Amino acid sequence: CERQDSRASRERLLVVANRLPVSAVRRGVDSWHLEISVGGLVSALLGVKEFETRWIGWAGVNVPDEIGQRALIKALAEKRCIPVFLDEEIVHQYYNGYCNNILWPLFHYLGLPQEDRLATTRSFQSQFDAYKKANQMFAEVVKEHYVEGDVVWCHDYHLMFLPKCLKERNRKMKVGWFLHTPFPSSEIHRTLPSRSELLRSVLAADLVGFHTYDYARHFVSACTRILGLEGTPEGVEDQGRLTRVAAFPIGIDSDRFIRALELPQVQDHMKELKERFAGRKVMLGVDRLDMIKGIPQKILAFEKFLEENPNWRDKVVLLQIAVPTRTDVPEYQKLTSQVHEIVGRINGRFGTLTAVPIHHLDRSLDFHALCALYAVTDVALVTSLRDGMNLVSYEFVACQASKKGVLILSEFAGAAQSLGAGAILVNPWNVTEVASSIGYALNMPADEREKRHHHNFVHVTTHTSQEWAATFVSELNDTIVEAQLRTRQ
Ligand code: ADQ
Repeated sequence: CERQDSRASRERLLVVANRLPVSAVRRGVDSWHLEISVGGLVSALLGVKEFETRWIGWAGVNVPDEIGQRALIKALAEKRCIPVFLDEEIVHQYYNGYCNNILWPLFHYLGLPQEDRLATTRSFQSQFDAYKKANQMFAEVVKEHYVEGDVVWCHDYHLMFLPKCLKERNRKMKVGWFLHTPFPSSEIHRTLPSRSELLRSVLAADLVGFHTYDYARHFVSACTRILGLEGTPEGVEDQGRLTRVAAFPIGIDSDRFIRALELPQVQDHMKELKERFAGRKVMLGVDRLDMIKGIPQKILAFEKFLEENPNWRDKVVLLQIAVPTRTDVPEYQKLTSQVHEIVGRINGRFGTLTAVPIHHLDRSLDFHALCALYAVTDVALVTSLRDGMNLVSYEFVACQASKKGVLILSEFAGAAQSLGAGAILVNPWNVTEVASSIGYALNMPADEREKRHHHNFVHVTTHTSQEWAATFVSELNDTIVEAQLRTRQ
């Protein structure tokens, strides 16, 4: 009953994430152009319509002058977004440094880049200080815009220090924190010099959420082993105070994809693609260009498949759409050149004067083009080395109601736990296994494809992003009511 009441009055939700769902591009002294950002967090949260939502985050740009700041605040207000202004030095140390160079690889079991190991060790403390400072700046903006009763939902590894900062400012604030990446085994987390401080800060939240039960379990064991706290089936207990820890698997706004397929511009685009690739099976990869996505491994597996199956060489094409991200980080620049080199080599090896086996695009596609691509695809390939969930696999399934294509999915993506029964699961490090799965998928009989697709389609259309957010927020409210009852007893 209480849940229904809070939903009916459209509860105010402050979503706090490092990046706003839009990036700002300066057009003049006081004029700004806003572009939608690409990424899983944005895709999922834009589907959440049930709450009166305000976004708080960085707009991806340094704005040193007051005129520019005022104009940007105004432009963003129309999108219900509130900016946090971070200067270049903080961005360098907090975002490029601590977040992207330390936490991101560590949480994905990739370790630190070899040649950067010593340099990172030296600059660790200054980067962690900048991380804490940035989190304090986020907390100040939240405090300024917070209205009593708001739910404050902090997102991701960039803001692990935020729950503590918020509770220090207002003990009564309802604070939830959700991690979009995996949380690694406690053996990995223990190597982090700031391991205890980060865990304690997260534990200041009322509710802590992960995509899968495994990640939640890893977090609880990190708290028991590193902090010596007690893990219970509900979460982590510290001197009588419980922080609830649970799994909340994310989803997508599946209706948006299904409806888009009926639009004339999407239908036209599908027709063009079908004509362009007539007589060939279409395989698809859509990823942010990131080392966790296993793009080189995917392309090498495709090469092995072509090597071993000469009869398929002119009958299949791999479309790899990889939007560049974090382009100022050297490791990402190296990955881009590596992918280009492998694609060039394979196209040189197996291409003909009229056709190449791999089309690789380094850019993002608009929503309609993406839906059309998903719909005409025969086999989607997701080969993440680690991935919190992976929404591309969900989006592909949502667009396959008529074609019933096959999903090849890495067992190291969180999505393997929800779509595992319908997909072909692979170890992306095993190129031979992925190559033979490609053959299996391309030759799969229609009745097996239908059965597998049905399983996944039911899951994707019933576990949506709306459901995910509603469940998280109502669990947060319940947790707070229970805590109040406990303290009264
Ligand atoms: P990401 O690592 O960004 O998300 P993912 O979940 O696959 O990964 O989401 C990517 C989103 O960006 C999808 O909505 C996709 O459509 C879009 N996208 C990717 N490449 C694109 C391109 N070239 N053109 C257009 N759109 C593109 C992080 C975690 C994931 C977790 C999500 C949500 O790393 O594991 O699933 O957050 O929690």
